[in-house]
Amino acid sequence: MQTARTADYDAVVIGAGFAGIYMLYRLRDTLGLAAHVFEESDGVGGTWNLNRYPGARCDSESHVYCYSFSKELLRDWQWSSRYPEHDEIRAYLNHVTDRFDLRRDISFDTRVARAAYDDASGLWQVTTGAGQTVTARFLITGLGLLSAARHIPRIPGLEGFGGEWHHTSDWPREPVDFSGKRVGVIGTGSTGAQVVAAIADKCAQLSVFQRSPQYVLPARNRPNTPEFQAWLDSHYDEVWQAAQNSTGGYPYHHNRRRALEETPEQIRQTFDELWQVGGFKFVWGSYMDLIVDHDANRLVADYVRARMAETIRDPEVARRLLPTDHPLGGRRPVVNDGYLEAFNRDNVHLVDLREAPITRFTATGIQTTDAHHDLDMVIFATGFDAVTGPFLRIDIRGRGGLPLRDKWAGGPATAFGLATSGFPNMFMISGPGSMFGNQPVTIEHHANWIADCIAHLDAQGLAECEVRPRTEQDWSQQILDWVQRTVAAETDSWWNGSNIPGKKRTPFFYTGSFSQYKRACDQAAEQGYPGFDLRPALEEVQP
Ligand code: NA7
Repeated sequence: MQTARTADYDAVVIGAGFAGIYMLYRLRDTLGLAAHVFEESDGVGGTWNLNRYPGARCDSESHVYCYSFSKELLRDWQWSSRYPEHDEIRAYLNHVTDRFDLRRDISFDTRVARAAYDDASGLWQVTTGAGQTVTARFLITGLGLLSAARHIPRIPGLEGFGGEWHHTSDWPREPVDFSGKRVGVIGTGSTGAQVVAAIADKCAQLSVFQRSPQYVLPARNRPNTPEFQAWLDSHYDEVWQAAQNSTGGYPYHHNRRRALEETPEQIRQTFDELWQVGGFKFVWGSYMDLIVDHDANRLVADYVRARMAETIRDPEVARRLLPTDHPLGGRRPVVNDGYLEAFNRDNVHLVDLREAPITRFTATGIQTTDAHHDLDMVIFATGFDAVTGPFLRIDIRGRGGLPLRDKWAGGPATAFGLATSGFPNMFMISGPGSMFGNQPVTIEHHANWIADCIAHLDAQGLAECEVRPRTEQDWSQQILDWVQRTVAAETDSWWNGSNIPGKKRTPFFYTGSFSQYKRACDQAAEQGYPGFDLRPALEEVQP
């Protein structure tokens, strides 16, 4: 029987996105462990290796949508624009991979099909889709929230549709030709909005199938100038410190004022200024009460609707595009340039599915209850079986062969989104129950916590770390308590699984601030992991 000493690896990491790349660096280059990454796709990037649709770009600002662990790395990479496109993010992640010589410890095109904890040896047995099994002391998931578990709604007749169709996160590598084509985009979340803005002027006709209107904030993308770069170079420490101590991993804070305590003129001035700045700062760098008080939220929602309406020429189209069924921030607002403007073009049509839902695909297009829409191509921008979906695509089994699917049947339970009971020595980066925000920043924190925990075990001569059920019950309760304090509690969103028919609705993220989240995790580490069972190696406790 293999033991910790004879295991193939100290750690196996699943996924080579932002999470897996940094985890490998931490384990191998700072702890000196034997670590290996299995990546299902053909390169690094995770989400960014899959989401190659036209217009795909991040909506966090580039100078903080990156790693902070190496100042040299920060200095030797310059982003071209405020919100770079997917290919530039992929180039960055390839640069990091090569700069730290990480590629040699990553197996690409290698799907992990099964990962099972072996009670006898205390090791994880990780089996690839090709049937190869390796053993490791630790299993660490860096699966991404939104990447591979794509959602394609079950609409009758799709198999008989004679045109081309794609899901945005499974975009072809060869160029897709839109010229002269009648294209339909289903879905108007962040992804759908990016696609529409990018292809509106490339196709003959564009029909946008909208089920729920979204709040759309201006991104105000622009090239990063030498002046900006010079400012950034001289303010790195402040920028990163602000991100670390922030609400959501972005380098800004609420303004410490309450909208409900200000005059309409003050509020207007604040919103006007933030609207000019663009991006998420409009919500998360604004008044403290916008996301926790429905009355304050109405102020900001009214403002955004009014500004959106100014952009759209046809008042009837504007009426349909303005969201009235959920608070701003209840689901992730769209940050975009060009989406609303696209509806001012003669070749772009809004199809309001609330008035006339889709009934089926036909050979030549989409039938709604009131019309047939002739289409040559359909783009599904319909989102993801997010957060838990990527885990449940893998047959993960814990102590006693317990399937993770069964353990989480009533909703996922974790401590900090980092560990789940019954699955010793399995750690999750961005697992359910973790902090969601500017992902590279939160990912670095998760990976550091995991690496520190493993270093602690090794330093103490301990073999195993397993969170206690009570700890994860307490954390799950905290997550519920926090979300109840926000306007997001009632809104349907991938944040709580309600975007997937039949999926149990449960809040997936800690909605306190990033600094509070970090404090909770870091206190557990500083106090020697109370709430976790840390155990010696099996051979040491057996006679
Ligand atoms: P989202 O935000 O989950 O958006 C999916 C969109 O697809 C949304 O507009 C949905 O409408 C729509 N949808 C889903 N199923 C259907 C069906 N059956 N019919 C019509 N429309 C449908 O995914 P995105 O990819 O845009 O963004 C995910 C995250 O990626 C985003 O939040 C950023 O973090 C980056 P609904 O709103 O459910 O009525």
